[in-house]
Amino acid sequence: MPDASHAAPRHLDVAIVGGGLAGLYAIHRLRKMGLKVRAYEQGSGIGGTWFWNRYPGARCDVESLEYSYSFDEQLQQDWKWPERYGTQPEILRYINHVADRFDLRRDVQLNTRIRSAVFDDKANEWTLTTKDGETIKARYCIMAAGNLSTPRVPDFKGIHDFKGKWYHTGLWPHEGVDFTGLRVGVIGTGSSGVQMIPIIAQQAKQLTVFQRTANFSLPARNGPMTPDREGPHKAEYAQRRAAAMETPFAIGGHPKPTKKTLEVPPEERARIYEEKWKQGGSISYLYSFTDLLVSKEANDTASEFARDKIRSIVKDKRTAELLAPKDHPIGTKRLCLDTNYYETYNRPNVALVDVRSDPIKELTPKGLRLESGAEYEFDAICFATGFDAMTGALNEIDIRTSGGAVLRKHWEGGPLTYLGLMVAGFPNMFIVTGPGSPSVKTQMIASIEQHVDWIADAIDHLGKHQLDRIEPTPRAEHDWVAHVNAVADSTLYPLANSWYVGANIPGKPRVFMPYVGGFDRYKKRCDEIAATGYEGFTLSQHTGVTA
Ligand code: N01
Repeated sequence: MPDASHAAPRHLDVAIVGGGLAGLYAIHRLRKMGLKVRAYEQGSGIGGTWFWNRYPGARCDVESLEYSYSFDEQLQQDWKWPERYGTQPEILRYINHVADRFDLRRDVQLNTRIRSAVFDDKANEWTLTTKDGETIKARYCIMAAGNLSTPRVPDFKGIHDFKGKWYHTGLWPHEGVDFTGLRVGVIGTGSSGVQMIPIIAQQAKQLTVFQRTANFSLPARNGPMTPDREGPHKAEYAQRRAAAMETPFAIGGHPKPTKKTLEVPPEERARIYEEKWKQGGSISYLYSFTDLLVSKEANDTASEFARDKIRSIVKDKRTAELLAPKDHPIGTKRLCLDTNYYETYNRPNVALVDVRSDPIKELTPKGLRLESGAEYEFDAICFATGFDAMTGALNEIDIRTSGGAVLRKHWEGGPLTYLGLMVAGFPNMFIVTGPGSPSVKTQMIASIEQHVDWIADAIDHLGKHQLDRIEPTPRAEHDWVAHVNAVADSTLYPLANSWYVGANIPGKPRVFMPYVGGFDRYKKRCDEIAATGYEGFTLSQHTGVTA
């Protein structure tokens, strides 16, 4: 590999970190404004999440007709989704199609990990340095590095002694893994585990699932895309996209609930939950009543209905009770969507082990050992143990300024941002779907488009007014973080130990990271701020100014 460290730096208007859905749309949007842009992607291909997460059964839990770009009418009309929910290979095919269709690849540099990003206050410019020593200078920097892009394998003692093969869902081998006839252990029962367990169970000789916390999972009711689903949707795509913007999750097609849970008699409630269960999907279930995420008493009814469903599907009573979540209200951790997840535990080759009462102590050459001394032997172990969510990717980059600000330090007690878009003290650095924005609580592509559009408009505004620097005031950042917390505290979300609060990473500060006030409310606020001259931001002119 050539040594890039001595080459002259590349000069850009905007450097983008990440070549996933956000980075690609940023290239498209900013290039149309005549800006010189380039995205840096550590993978050997584009696609971000959908490039890395190739585990068996990986599929989106938002319907394909919604989970797709909206920026080009012809694109959304032309693309044909074969199923109600897109599989990972299908979504990756779509992303590659978009890159070719809009000629985006020429501005993506693959196999390039950004190691540091330093803002020079005098030059009013960011310098990014890659792992191979290449330097890039840019007026603006957009962090599009993803919310769930830093896979986390627990540091179990003995992990390197295990003689079999081990995998993490977020770093799955491209060639796939054939588990036929093998003894397999899966650790983790979040969305990834819940999707892969039913598929691995069909191949493996024996599958043992290690569950620390039971998660609620609802049936996806996936199936082929039917003309009666696709036709009407495409006939009014633009209106449907606009309607989705007016909802808290940026997902349309679900009538907003009008009644509180306890206003409705128990039999009627049960009928509504049953209907939603049959319909499939998480939004539909959470939209049963207005107060499911704010009233514990209300939520208890929805949680108990789901627990009873698990009890009715899983034949072994002890296993059913272990699978029925009791430590958090339904919807306060990311709801899983599945196909035959609970049914899988009725197979003779599948066993569930509770590692809450008897934690995993260590990996051994042959498998793993629990605290009690119980041992399990495996040919392969799959870690479905999640990610250092929301802050992991940015904290891996050494982000600092010539004035001495260091992002890791600024975020020591939890992430601080204004609107999840910018950080006080770090001028001209934008984050796409950062902590403090609705991001993971929404249809992600809608949030990505909303953020990139807002950023592009801000850069355009600066240019039109002969300005070249934007940064939030510390006050605006402080008030926004307080607002994000106050909104979260008015809901049931903080009752769960989830990656939303960093609970899955030992030592991570416990702060509620996503904004749960709703996409609709958030977008309105972002639009108002832009329309009123970027309230809460300081806009200024720096380049060429000498002190
Ligand atoms: O990760 P997770 P994920 N010993 O953090 C367990 C998105 N996504 O990859 O809860 C034993 O949810 C951990 O247990 P606990 C989606 O937003 C979307 O599944 O910490 N167990 C938990 O069960 C999702 O929420 C899609 O007690 C250990 C599991 O590992 C997010 O990505 C598909 C452990 C981790 O669950 C992350 O999902 C997939 C230990 N030491 C993912 N450490 C779709 O669109 C951790 N665990 C469908």
